[in-house]
Amino acid sequence: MGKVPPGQIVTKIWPVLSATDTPDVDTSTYKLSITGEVEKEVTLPWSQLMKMPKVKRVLDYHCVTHWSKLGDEWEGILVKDLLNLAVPKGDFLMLTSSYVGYSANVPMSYIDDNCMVAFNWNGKPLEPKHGGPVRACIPTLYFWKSTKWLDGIEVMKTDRPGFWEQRGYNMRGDYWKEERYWEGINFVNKLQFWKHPDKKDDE
Ligand SMILES: Nc1nc2c(c(=O)[nH]1)N[C@H]1C(S)=C(S)[C@@H](COP(=O)(O)O)O[C@H]1N2
Ligand SMILES: [Mo]
Repeated sequence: MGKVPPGQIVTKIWPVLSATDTPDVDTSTYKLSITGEVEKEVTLPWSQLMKMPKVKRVLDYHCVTHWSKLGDEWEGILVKDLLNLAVPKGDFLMLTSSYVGYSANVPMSYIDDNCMVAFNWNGKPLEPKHGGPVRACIPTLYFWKSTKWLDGIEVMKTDRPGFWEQRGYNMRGDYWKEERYWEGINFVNKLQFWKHPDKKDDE
């Protein structure tokens, strides 16, 4: 387990942060597509995705709303391995869920050997509310970059804002640098409404 980034508070429970309802993702029709600035576009149905090499990693992750979770085991397929199938030609990714219209942009330079397309969490299949059956897990950046119900990886030559990035969140989101929101915007008012996720409503 690593250090806790500035402005973060460790939680034991795992909060759910969803901008939408939880969609029904049916693995019998599911496809992950890798598109955009690539040598060849790739589409992987669930069965093929599951044949890819799998990795397990113990990871810490940090939400921009100030909670951090430490030391959970994630299992999935490395984003790097998936990108290698398509041969990327750009420096940015857009991680999308067509199920809910969510997206998040991620610089390629933040894709390391912990970044994965995940389907298991602490030894169990990811719950639908946490992005199951399959989500991105990009622990190098604030966790809004980790698109739940992921079915698209688009490689981009030029950076573009995703869902939250169009609504005030930082284009990069490096938690060591506290890149939370748009530069110059002070969201300190938000803290008024912030509550520790382990506390009940009346505490
Ligand atoms: N599709 C989708 N992915 C998403 C979100 C979302 O609203 N929709 N929220 C993001 C945010 S802000 C965070 S902190 C994490 C939260 O994951 P969790 O709900 O499993 O804790 O998912 C990210 N991925
Ligand atoms: Mo978040």
